[in-house]
Amino acid sequence: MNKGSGVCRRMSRRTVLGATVYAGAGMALFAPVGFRVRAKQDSFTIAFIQGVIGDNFYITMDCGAQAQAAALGNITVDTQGPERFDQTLQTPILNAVVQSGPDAIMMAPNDRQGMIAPIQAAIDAGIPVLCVDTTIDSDIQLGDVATDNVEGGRLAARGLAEEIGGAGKVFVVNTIPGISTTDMREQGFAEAIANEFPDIEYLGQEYSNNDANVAAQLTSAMLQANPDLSGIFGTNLFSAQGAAAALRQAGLQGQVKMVGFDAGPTQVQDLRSEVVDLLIAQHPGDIGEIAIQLLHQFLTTGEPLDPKEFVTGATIVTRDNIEDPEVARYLYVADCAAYELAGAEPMAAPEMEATPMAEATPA
Ligand code: T6T
Repeated sequence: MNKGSGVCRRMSRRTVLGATVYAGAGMALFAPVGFRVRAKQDSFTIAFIQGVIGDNFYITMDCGAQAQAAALGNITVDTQGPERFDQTLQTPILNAVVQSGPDAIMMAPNDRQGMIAPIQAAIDAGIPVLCVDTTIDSDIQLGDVATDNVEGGRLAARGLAEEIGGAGKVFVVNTIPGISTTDMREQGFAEAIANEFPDIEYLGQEYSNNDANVAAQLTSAMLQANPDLSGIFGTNLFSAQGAAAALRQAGLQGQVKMVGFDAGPTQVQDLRSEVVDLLIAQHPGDIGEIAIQLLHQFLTTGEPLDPKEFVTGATIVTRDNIEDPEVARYLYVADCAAYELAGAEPMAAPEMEATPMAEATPA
């Protein structure tokens, strides 16, 4: 999934929702080696550790998780996260969560290498960990639920190429090296430009430390150094917000084309006001819903996930389609007041029956 396939197979809803609570003896038969064998439980606590707090993407994911937990009726989701995307801040949060002994953890690891050992420690303590959104360079986790980020990067490249008429100079505002998702988006973007657009010159990427102010500063510098720049790709919400702010400040909106990953409220405003030309909205609510379904399945059956990797879709948002309810439903929220359970279903990578990215084609 995260490794690049844009196609996947649809699992039957019954597969994940039809689980029943097992008696203790049954659990002993099914529990994978290393996980605590639970006595029959009527209810479960799942800790959700976000990549960073205050990010509309993770807020929307939490809404999906909470709505799914409420629908299942016997799950409590406790959500928290670090103030910055930083493994040194996320690790103590994970350690404290492990001490509190939840039944399972769903988390967006801040670093693909640096979070392996802390996650291993949680697993060693008998707590299953499901990765959501970001992942680690390992297969110790129970599974992964995420957007196909390499394919998302390719979509961004194709969208930007179309905006600039297939020729010109482009550059990427990225976040922090080691965040799996944004690494993969840049990888997909660079691949597509190299393979499909011979008249586009890719000037490379710069890192914003996931800070919109830094993204704005480095974009301003890039615009000054390259007055003939044609297009920019911001690989996530904060990178895209900052790059858009720099474009607006330089009065270059419309002249320099811009594609942003994610669909936070400020990004949507930038799209409407013609500073940004195209957004790639992930489906974080679906990620949250599916994560809770999968953990519920695991906790009630003890059976390891098979397959382990699940993809969710992405939707291309433009000024032309943003009023379409099928597009607007994927814009990120600031709180869960209006969130309604979407009924998202797990779709496993890599076998193929459906193409979530193809479904993302603009209306
Ligand atoms: O783009 C999302 C998420 O997918 C990525 O891993 C980190 O940044 C966001 O949370 C947006 O800010």
